Amino acid sequence: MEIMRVLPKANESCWCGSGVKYKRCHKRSQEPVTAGRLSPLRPVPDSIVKPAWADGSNHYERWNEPAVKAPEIIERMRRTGREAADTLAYLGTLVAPGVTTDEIDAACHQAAIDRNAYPSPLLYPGTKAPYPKSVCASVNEVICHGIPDSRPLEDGDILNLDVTLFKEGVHGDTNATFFVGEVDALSQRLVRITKECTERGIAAAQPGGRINDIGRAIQTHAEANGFGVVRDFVGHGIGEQFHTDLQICHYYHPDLNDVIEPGMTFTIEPMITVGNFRGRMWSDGWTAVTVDGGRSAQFEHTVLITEQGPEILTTPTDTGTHPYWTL
Ligand code: EYF
Ligand code: CO
Ligand code: CO
Repeated sequence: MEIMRVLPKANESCWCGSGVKYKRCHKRSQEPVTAGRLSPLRPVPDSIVKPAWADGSNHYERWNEPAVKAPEIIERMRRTGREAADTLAYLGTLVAPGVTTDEIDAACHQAAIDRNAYPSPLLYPGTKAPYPKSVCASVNEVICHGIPDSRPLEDGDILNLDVTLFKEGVHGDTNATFFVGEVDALSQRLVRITKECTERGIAAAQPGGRINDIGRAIQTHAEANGFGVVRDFVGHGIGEQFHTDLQICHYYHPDLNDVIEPGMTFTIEPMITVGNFRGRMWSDGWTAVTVDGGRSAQFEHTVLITEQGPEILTTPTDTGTHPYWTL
C-alpha cells in the first residue's frame, strides 16, 4: 500500500528530517515558466526622438555602419550607455516575489521617458511581429527576449532584465540577472559564474587582439565550471543602430578572427546554462528557452575599445546598486 504523505509548505522543514526548508530539499524543481497575459501597448510621447521602427511597421532600413566610431559618436554613446545602466540599476531595486514582469516593464517605459529616451526594444522588428514591450524580462529557463507579462515573480526565481535606450541618436544596451528572494545554491553559482564570464570576455577584448579571443575566454570559464554557452544568440556591434553586422560569439569560433580595433563599440552578453546550451523558441516567436528546462543566466555590457583596452560604456552612476558591480 502506498503511504500518503502530507507535504510541508515551501518554507517549512522538509519531510525527510534534513532540517532544510522543503523548497531547498525534496520539493520538485521549479515548474516551467508559462506565458501570462500581455498588457496593452504603452505609448511614447511625440517629444521623444525615436528610432525608425517606432512606427510599428515591423520593418526598417539598415545601413552599413562603420565598426570604428567617430569621437563625437563615442561621447554620445558614453552618455546614453550610462542612462541605460542607471535604468537597469533602478529596475533591479523593484525585483521581489509577487511583482509582475509587466510592472517592471511599466517602470522601464516610464524611466526611459523621464530620461527623454526611447526604450529600444519597443516595436523592434521580429520574424512574426514587432516586439511589444520596453524591456526583455527572462525568468529561469528563459534564455533571452522574455516578454513582460502578468506572471508574478516567485521566491527562488532568477530574472534577467535587459535594458536598451535610444537617446542622442545612439543606443546603450545592458543587462543583469537578479535574484528573486532566496535562490538555491546552484542558481547562485550559475549567476556568479555568468558574471565572471562577462568580465573575462570584456578583459579579453584588447586592441590588436582577435574577436574570437572574447568567446574563447568566456567558453573556457563556463565549461571549466560545468556550465554551457548558448550559441543561438550573440553579442553585436552597436552605435547609431541597435544591431550592426559585427557579431560577437560567446564561444570560440575559429573564423571570427577579425582584429579588434580602437573605436569599436559592441556588446558582450554571454548566456550561460546549467545544462544543455541548446534552445527552442516559444510560439510567440520571441521567447527562447533551454531545451531541457535548465536555468540560464546572462550579463551584458556595451563596450568601447580604446588604445588602453576595453572601456565599459554601461557603468551606472552608483555602482553600489548594480548587481554587475556588487554580486
Ligand atoms: C527571437 C529580436 C529578437 N534583439 C536583441 C529583437 O541585443 C539584444 N539584447 O542584448 C536584443 C534585444 C532585443 C532583441 C529585444 C527584441 N529583439 C529579433 C528577432 C528575434 C528575436 O528573438
Ligand atoms: Co541587451
Ligand atoms: Co544586446
